[in-house]
Amino acid sequence: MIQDQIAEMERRALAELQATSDLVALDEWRIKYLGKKGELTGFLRGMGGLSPVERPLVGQAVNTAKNILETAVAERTERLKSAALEVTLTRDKVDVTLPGRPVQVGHVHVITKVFREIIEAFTAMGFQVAEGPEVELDYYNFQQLNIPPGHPARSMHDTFYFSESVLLRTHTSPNQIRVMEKQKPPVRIIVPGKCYRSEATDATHEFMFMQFEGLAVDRDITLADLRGTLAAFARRMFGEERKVRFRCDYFPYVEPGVDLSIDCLICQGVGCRACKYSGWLEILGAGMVHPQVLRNVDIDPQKYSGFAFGMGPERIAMLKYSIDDIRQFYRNDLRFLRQFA
Ligand code: 2U9
Repeated sequence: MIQDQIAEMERRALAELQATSDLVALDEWRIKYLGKKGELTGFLRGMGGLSPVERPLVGQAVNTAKNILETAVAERTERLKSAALEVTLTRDKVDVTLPGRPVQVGHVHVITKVFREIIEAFTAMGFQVAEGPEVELDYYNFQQLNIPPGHPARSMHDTFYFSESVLLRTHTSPNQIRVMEKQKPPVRIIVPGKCYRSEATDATHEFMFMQFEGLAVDRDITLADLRGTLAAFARRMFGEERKVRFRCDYFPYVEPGVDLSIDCLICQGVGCRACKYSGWLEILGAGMVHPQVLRNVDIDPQKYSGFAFGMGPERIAMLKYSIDDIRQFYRNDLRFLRQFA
């Protein structure tokens, strides 16, 4: 009898329904049994050929089976959906009691940090920052600084040339000439910036390095002003207890030229590897501005005088933080950089 076939199909459908493990299988089951071409609908299609007595009986049996299967599949759908939800809730569970991930706060590069300390030291003494071009003219980078063609300092500077007269500046001194062309004394400027020298890189030399120069031109400026200003800078950067030593040195654009050393930060002057057993660490060069340089910018050396200085912020940073390789600054190794937050 057809009723038996319907009952058998119902049992089979319910058994298969219990075996479905996900919503995709459930959809396939729904199409197989309840779809337009499903088995249950198949019984309805066959009803046309039944006798008037059988037709209502089979119709009722089909409807009863349809209700049972629809109720069953609705339950199964809910159960599988809640199971799927349980899986995601467990898998994606957020333990709100865990400590928050600290936000990686950035910080300035150690050279920038030292730069700002140097600028602060000199602006506090009345100097102003003056920046200028890195692509310079031979005229400003050498000639106006008392370094004529053929002067040995030119080879010392190992220069990158673009042409006969255009180069990458080898120091920031040219910008001080540019300022003095426009501004008559008094002048008190500090000139930070990148400089370039074509030399092999090693633990203390990079082809691009930062430089920091300063200039004070006014009436009655003497070597004492140079010593007082630069000693104050050295103690502000390396501690008030620092000893300071000036010794003669040569630079073409100053006369006399000096270099400034502090007593070694590591051995306090006893002598160690850091200070090459001299007990002293050289931190900058300086001198009284050469009269020819003043004349080059139409400043009368009989009326005005000045002092100038130059230092390498990388060297200052290396001394201050005991860094032994200048190349560390530009390797972008976070393990190195993070030490100076
Ligand atoms: C003008 C006149 C004089 C700038 C000076 C130095 C001494 C000096 C070096 C130190 C380490 C450069 O970074 S470094 O390699 N510089 O020792 N620089 S006097 O003298 C000037 C500058 C401009 C018009």
